[in-house]
Parts: sequence; C-alpha cells; structure tokens
Amino acid sequence: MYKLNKKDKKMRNLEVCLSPALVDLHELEGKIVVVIDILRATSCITAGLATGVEKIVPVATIEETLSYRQKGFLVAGERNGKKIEGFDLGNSPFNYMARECQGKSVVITTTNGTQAIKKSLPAKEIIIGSFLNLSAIVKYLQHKQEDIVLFCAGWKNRFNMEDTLFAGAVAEQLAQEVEMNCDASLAARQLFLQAREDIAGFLQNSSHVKRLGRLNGAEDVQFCSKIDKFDIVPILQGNEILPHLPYKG
Ligand code: 3SL
Repeated sequence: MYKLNKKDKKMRNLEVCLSPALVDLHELEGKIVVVIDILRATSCITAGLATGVEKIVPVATIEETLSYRQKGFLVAGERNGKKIEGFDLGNSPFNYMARECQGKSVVITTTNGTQAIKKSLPAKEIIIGSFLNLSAIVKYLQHKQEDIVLFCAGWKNRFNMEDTLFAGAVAEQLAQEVEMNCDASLAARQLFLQAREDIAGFLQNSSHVKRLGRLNGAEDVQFCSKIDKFDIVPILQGNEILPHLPYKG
C-alpha cells in the first residue's frame, strides 16, 4: 500500500482575516481561530491570565458585563478606549496584572476584541494571541492539525496595523509548515518583516497608537509590543477563557 511520507502530507492552510467586516468570507467551522487585538484586549487577557487571573469571560455588551457582578466577578472593559464608568478595571494590561486581580474571575467587554471573539464562535477552537505570547501561540499551532484563521479585530471594522503585524509574525514563523493562499497573509507577513526590528516604533503613526496617546496609553503600547513576555495560550472553553501552557519540544 502507498504510504504518505512527510513530503506528500497535505499542508494545513493559514488565512488572515483583516477585519471583522470580512469574517463572513472565511469559513471558520473545523478551524482553529486566533483572535488578535494587540491594542489592547488580547494583550490584556494574556497578561492577566499569565499573572494570576483565574478566568476571563468575554461578553459583547455593558449590560451583560454588569450581570456578572453578583457572581463575584471583577467587571472590566472600555468603549472607545475609555474605561466604562463604574467598572472595576479599564483595558490596560497593567490593570489585569494588579494584585487585586490575583485569583479573581474577570468579565470583559471591549469595542473590538470581545466582539471578534464572539464572531469566532463557529470555529473548532478559539485561542487568544498577542505579541506577549507569540512563541507560545506558534508552538500551540504547530501541534495542531486544523487549518488556521488569524482573525484581526481591527478598529470598528477597519483594518489596523498592529493586529496585521501580529498575524504577519505568526505567518512568518509558520511559513514552512502551512499553505498561504490568501493575499492577506502574504501582505501581513511582508509588513511584519519590515517592522520586526522595532514593533512599537513601526506603529508610532498608526491610528490607534495616536488615539491611545491622547488617552495616556503610551505605556500600554510599549508593553503590548513586547514579544514573548509570557508562555501561556489563553483558550476559550465554553464561555470562559482559561490559561494553558503550550506544548514543549
Ligand atoms: O477594542 C478593543 O477591544 C480594545 O482593545 C480597544 S482599546 O485599546 O482598549 O481602546
């Protein structure tokens, strides 16, 4: 009987969805989706779960977020980059790494990131990516057999630079192991190759970095641009995001 050797093995496919407005053009069923909102939702989720937050529940609306208060959750989130009035936490990674979050459950709603997580629900598996856990994400994807969709949360359905750069970083690292038939993944990879020496510097003129600058978020931008600060993969299980250690090897 003819045996498949490594060379003949069908390669997995990797696609990049550049904005939630385009997500209907991607089939998510049966695939692993990496949700990306570098500034700042997926960086916050990663930083929080890596430093002691027990679990994070992403929700779409402010009302739903508030309903978790009576269950003992810390209530977190932003609209247009600003902390929501009356909430315990805003959307800075430093909020999530604070001592008051240790061992706590957090519920979060954000302008783009949590909405992208909700739109990913048809996928087989949903994981949370950021520069802070880039290598952990790549290792995790290397051990999976499913096709991959890198889903950029963007800004209000528009393309953004920082999420695309991260998608490009993953595409670059998996380039020898996956097929990339969409131009979005090729473009993201090229963009990352231009930016790789200085991610924060490359982002300097981008729209959300300017917006966060006006909201005193410059320190967040520096932090969220750091590569491999944490070694966890946040995974959506039911309605909760939990931290998982990546495969070693
Ligand atoms: O939209 C989001 O999910 C947020 O990350 C945006 S902000 O950086 O908090 O403004």
